[in-house]
Amino acid sequence: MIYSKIVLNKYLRNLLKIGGTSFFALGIVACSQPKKPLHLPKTDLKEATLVPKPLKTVPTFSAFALDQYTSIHTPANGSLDAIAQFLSEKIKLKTGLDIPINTAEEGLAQRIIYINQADSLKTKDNEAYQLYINKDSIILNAATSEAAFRGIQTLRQLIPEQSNDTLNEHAIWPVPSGKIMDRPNFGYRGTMLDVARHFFDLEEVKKYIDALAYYKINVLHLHLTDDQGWRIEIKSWPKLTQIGGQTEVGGGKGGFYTQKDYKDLVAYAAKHYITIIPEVDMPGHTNAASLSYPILHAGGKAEKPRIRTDMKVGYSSLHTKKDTVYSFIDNVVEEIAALSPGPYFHIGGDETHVTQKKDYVDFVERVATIVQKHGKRMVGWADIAAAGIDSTTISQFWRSKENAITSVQKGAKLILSPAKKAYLDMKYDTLSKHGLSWAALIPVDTAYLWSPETYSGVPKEQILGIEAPLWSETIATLSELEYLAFPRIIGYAELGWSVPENRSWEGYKERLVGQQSYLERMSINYYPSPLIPWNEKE
Ligand code: TNX
Repeated sequence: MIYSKIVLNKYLRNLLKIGGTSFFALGIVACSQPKKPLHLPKTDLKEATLVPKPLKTVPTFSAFALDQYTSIHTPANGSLDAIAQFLSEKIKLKTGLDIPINTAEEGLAQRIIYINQADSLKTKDNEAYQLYINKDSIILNAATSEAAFRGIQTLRQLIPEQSNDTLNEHAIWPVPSGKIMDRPNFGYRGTMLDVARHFFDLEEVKKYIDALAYYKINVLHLHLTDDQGWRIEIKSWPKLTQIGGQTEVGGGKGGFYTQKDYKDLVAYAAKHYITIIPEVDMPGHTNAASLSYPILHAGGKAEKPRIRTDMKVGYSSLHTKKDTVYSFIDNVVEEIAALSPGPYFHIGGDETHVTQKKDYVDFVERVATIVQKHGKRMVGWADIAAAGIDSTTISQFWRSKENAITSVQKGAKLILSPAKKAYLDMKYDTLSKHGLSWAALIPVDTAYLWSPETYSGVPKEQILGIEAPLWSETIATLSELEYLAFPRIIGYAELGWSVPENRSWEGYKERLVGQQSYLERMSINYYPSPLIPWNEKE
């Protein structure tokens, strides 16, 4: 066994801090130590099946040999150690290699992955990173831990599934060499999961989060309440989960998150640089709340609360004139806001067919002040355009372009979730085993082939980003959830991250095939769309 001693003195560490130029210096030090040369395959970084596609890629046609002599190095202040740990765990999972962290000084490593704090990148974007992949070093420059985390996902995708055991005496995983300069097209790249129509437990949501993070999605909006179920413990109104949490579509047993569970989920998401946005849908979609506490019920045209396991929408409403209702909302927002480090609280606001327009407007405006009081920015489905909303508000386009445009004219920012393009609960085609079709059939190409930059007619500066919602009326298990989400969500991740010049259906299709081994290794169910030239399953 040959070890090369790498001397990383203070001078070099300082050089590393300035980013891109430093790897030359490292190369000199590493190469000055004699060692048996490795045989490296020719590669082409441009051919890598990365999703989302990075902003800029420059191949150098050699490789970094990831192997048992590789180590990860992080800055001395420890700020990126958690990221290094994450990378090491994921490498272990994929290759079986145990990659130590910060052992370079002990001279045990021949090749080093430097995760490097490069403040100079910060001005461009919070998530911008650079990857320099050389024969003996990989340098990841990032100004923030968030950016480093995004860069790590790119690196994970570049590690081949299989080692190359024939070129050398020991197994190496050749990572194609070159440089990648990357940053997102939109700061908000989200998906929504409806845990109200069918409940999904912590383990299921965590598995989903793992895959979302792999594709650089950074927001998970949870639709926590609806007519069929209330899914989050509210200590001041315990019947919401004692009664409202026990049902779901189709008659199953439902379920809910205790506040402890929810905190755990928020922390797990945060570790993956994903913000959870809680949604409590109101004044409509509130049958489960009114069933738990009949005092909240609107009466009038709204249907009398009863256990609902059907898929009808638009028949329920909170009372919009009772102070008790606003105390209730105040308590709910306060308790959930306290569990939510993210900046947003989603109030729903959609499909209020049994609420008078004037009452709806008053309601949304009153709830807006409650949300602000608890330190959050209000998000609502774009129906809230009917109300007086201000520039702190975020409006989510789902059906009506007119509502989207009106919201923006009133100063709100926009999230794009057009049902005809971005609804993960729409069937792929007439053969789909799950899903609805009220908005459209959305095959994998339709899901990808639209431009968030131009689709709504709203200028890009007013658009936070895109979000693909997954309503759960027709899915009861994780495998069914995955069937609707994958592979379409991978395309939405690319629409959110990659610039239009880098997107093409032909190229994407090939890169999607490259994701198949990941999906299979992670036991993620996906729809084997006939539009994609999948590899045959092994
Ligand atoms: C419309 S989209 C809804 C949901 C349903 C979904 C089913 C929106 C704001 N409301 O209540 O679950 O369609 O696709």
